[in-house]
Amino acid sequence: MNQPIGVIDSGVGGLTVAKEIMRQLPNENICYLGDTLRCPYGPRDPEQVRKFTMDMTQFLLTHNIKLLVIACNTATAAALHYIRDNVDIPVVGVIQPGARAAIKATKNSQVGVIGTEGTIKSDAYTNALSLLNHQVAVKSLACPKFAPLVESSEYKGSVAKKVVAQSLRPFKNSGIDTFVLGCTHYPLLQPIIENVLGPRVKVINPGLETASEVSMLLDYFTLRNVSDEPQQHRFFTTGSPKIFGGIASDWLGLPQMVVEFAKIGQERK
Ligand code: I24
Ligand code: DGL
Repeated sequence: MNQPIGVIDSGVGGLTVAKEIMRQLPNENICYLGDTLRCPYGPRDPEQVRKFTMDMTQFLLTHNIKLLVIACNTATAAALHYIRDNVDIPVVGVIQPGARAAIKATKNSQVGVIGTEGTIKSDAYTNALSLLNHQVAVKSLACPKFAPLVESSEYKGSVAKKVVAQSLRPFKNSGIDTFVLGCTHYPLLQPIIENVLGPRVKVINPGLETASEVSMLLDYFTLRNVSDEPQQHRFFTTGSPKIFGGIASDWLGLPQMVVEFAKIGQERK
């Protein structure tokens, strides 16, 4: 099946998930769409996120995808079930895989979760974790400063260390032994977060387990690409292809990336 795997996100953050899919599934083609024009999704109403996510899904369906990955945590929280109910292909979100990895890692059933306001307000992680382990205690916190921090390119410096240390203070001595990065941007802060939380807390990037879930589904639905053609990814953005291309080629280590403009949604802003 040399049809591409679709990956959607509110912007460029989902490239952290796309990169892991490319690494774990080197024979697969990816068709990525980032809604950078309407990013961020984190502060938006779930109804609006649901509509935007459906707009993105419909766009990628016209590109003949065989499976859809909702790489955005906020979109997964608001729209996974809605999208699943309305399309005919397998749909994977990042929250269930992230929860599964956390339950696998925890020894004391005390788990911390951070994400955007939308993700945390939805309780999607807490619900997913509780379904897997009725005894789990979840401490979750919105970190609205973190995505802008990554986007400011200061995510490695002393400002980032200060912001992270301050925001994660509620987790100090909280007893958690596992911590979920419930937002596409947070893996870029992982070294700083690990430093702040200390060596006894295992930090989980849901993107890794999501890529594994995609791999399992490709087998289950016999969708794996067996053709010998070289990888041919496509990247679409609703915003500036030039800005998207700069960040994406840097992050993915792909020189000379072609990024295409996508017009989605009907209404004018
Ligand atoms: N990282 C992210 N978003 C940005 C950024 C960044 N600018 C610098 N870096 N901008 O997300 C978002 C807003 N833009 C998006 C494009 O359209 C216009 C608005 C995290 C990226 C995760 C893969 C820092 C930066 C970079 C390259 C790689 C990684 C990175 F420039 F964090
Ligand atoms: N992609 C979003 C997420 O994982 C973060 C950026 C946004 O707020 O849109 O929740």
